[in-house]
Amino acid sequence: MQKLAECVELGKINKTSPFPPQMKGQNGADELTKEALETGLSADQVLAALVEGMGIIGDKFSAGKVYVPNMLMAAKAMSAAMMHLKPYFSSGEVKRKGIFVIGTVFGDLHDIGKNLVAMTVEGAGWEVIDLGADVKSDKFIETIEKHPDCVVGLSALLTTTMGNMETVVKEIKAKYPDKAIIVGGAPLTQEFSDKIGASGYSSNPQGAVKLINTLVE
Ligand code: B1M
Repeated sequence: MQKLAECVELGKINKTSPFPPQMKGQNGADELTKEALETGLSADQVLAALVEGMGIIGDKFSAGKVYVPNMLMAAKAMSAAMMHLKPYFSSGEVKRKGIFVIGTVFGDLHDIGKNLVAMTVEGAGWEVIDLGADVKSDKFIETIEKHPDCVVGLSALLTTTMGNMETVVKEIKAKYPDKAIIVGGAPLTQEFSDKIGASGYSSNPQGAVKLINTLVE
C-alpha cells in the first residue's frame, strides 16, 4: 500500500507513463490498484492509501516543495486508480431512491472528492447526475427544473470558492426556497454550512449518504 501512496504522491499513472523519470517502466497507480483489489484488499483500504498520497503532495505544495503540475499529475494517478474502485462504490443493488445532482462550484476545478461522493451516493441507491467541476448556479437551476424532486450536493476545495458556494446556495434558494442542498469539501465546516443556509454538511461521502437519506424521509 505504501507503493500505491507513493505512486499518487509522485504522479505515476501507469506502467507506460514516462513521469516521474525515476519510476520509468515500473507499475503505476493503475496497475497497483488493480492488483491490490485482486489480492483481496478492500476498496476502503486502497482508497486510504490513495488519500494518503494526496495528503503528502498537498503538504509538500503548502511547503513550497512542489508545484501545481505535481498536484495535477497526482490527481491523474488518483483518477486512474479510482476507475478500478468505481464498481465497489457504485454497485448499489436497490436503484433510484431519488435523484442526487452534484457539482463542484464555479471557480473550483477540484473534482476527486466530488467524484467519490458521487460514486458512494450512487452505490447507496440514488441516481446521480454529476455536473462536473466549475459549475455555475444556472447549470444547477436548469437541472433542478428538469428534476424538481432532486437533492443537490455542492463541493468546494478552496477557501476562495467557499464564497461561490454561498452564491450558488442563495441563487438556488431564490428560485427553490425549499430545495434540499448539502455541502462538503475540505475547508468547510458545519458553521459555514449553517451560515450560508445549506440543508446539511458532511465531511465525507458516507455522511453525505446519511444526510440525503434523512432529507427525503
Ligand atoms: Co489544489 N489545492 N489547487 N489542485 N489541491 C488544494 C485543495 C490545497 C489544500 C493544496 C495546499 O495548498 N495544501 C490548496 C487549497 C488551499 C485553500 O484554499 N485553503 C490548493 C490550491 C491553492 C490550488 C490552486 C489555487 C493552486 C494554484 O494554482 N496556485 C489551484 C486552484 C485551481 C482551481 O480550482 N481554480 C489548484 C489546482 C489543483 C489541481 C488542478 C492541480 C489538482 C486538482 C485536480 C482534480 O481534482 N482533478 C489539485 C489537487 C490534486 C489538490 C490536492 C493536492 C488534493 C485534492 C484532492 O483530490 N484530495 C489538495 C491538497 C489536499 O487535499 N491535501 C489541493 C483527495 C480527495 C479525496 O479529498 O477533495 O477533500 P477531498 O474530498 C473529500 C472530502 O472533502 C469530502 O469527501 C471527499 C472524500 O473523503 N467532500 C465532500 C468533498 N466534496 C464533498 C461534498 C459533499 C460531502 C463531502 O457533499 C456534497
